[in-house]
Amino acid sequence: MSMDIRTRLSAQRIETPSWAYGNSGTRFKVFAQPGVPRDPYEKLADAAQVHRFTGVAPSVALHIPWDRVDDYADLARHAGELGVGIGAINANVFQDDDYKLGSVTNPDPRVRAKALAHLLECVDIMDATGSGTLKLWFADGTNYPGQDDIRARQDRLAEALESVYHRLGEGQRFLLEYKLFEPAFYATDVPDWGTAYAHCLRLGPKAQVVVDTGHHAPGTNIEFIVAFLLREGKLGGFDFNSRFYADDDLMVGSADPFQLFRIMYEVVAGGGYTDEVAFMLDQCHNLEPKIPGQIRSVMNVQEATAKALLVDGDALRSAQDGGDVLQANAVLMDAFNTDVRPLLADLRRESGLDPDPMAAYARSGYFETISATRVGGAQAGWGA
Ligand code: LRH
Ligand code: MN
Repeated sequence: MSMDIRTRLSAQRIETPSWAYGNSGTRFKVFAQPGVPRDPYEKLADAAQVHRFTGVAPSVALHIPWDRVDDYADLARHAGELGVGIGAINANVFQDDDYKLGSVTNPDPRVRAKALAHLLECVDIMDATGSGTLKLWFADGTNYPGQDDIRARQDRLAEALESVYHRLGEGQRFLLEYKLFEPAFYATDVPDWGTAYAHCLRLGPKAQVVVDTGHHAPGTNIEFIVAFLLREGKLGGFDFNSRFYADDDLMVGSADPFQLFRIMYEVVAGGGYTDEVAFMLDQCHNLEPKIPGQIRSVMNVQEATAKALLVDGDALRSAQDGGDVLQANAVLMDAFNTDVRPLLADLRRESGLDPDPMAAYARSGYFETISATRVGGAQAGWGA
């Protein structure tokens, strides 16, 4: 295995979401788990465990107000002491009663101003934590034809995005996230990559698109979207998870490891395997233990990345240029069918880590400690 692949794999950076460590579920039930954090400080401590055992998860995305604290600089300092950093700041304009008919797209200018104020507050939090990325997902949409004017809502959205864009400071950017549906069930205001791309293109280089792998219609060729956005310099990052049906937020690669491989191959082939493209997880561990769920997810991304880096580019191009359909497909399948687990175990050993992060975490006794010590107080969740 070329030194280059080993070096590139060791340099991988995967960001874990603070909300994955809290309780989560569906509208039917949220099953609480023992040892769940009660505040952002404890969420960071759990995220630091994922980095401790994988070596490639050094930053944590925050979600506001789920991670609201009095002193964000102190939270960032605490993260530093734990060996991690604050990553993307996620705005939340989807849980306030005022946002029933929309946030930045709401017909009521008072509600739009309130939503914009929250987005700008999130940029203040970026300043305080040293975060360079604001992630914007809008639940905004309608449930019935005629409920509101589709075009007018786009005008309102564009106006808000422009205000946020001009507030961004040096080294800061925002990532606009699209989603086909839910919670809106007729028209979502940012439903697909094209809508997100068009808004970002109009604004400028500090506005890019984030691809949440659970936000597409069944059968969507996500790697095509990835290749296209990369070519346009508009792929800002990923919210990795997987799904069998809708936005299931299951562990990335668990439902369709071949799709994850195809996505990672387009990232590598399109020159997107750089720090410019944020690899973030956006998942909910409704049934499985949360920290091991994150460790397994990080390992799934590592394995898909290793396979993508193994693709023999020269052999592939010559087969493609020669119109050798079967050979071209075979080159890709050879990489996908390569067992990269020994390579990754070796890389972990080389960097002083246990080759088996899941077993090492289980042996650490961390879960037993937090289950015993985190008694009382309110367990963190989506607060919905
Ligand atoms: C919306 C979403 C978005 C987050 C939320 C936690 O479905 O993917 O990225 O704000 O999940
Ligand atoms: Mn997401």
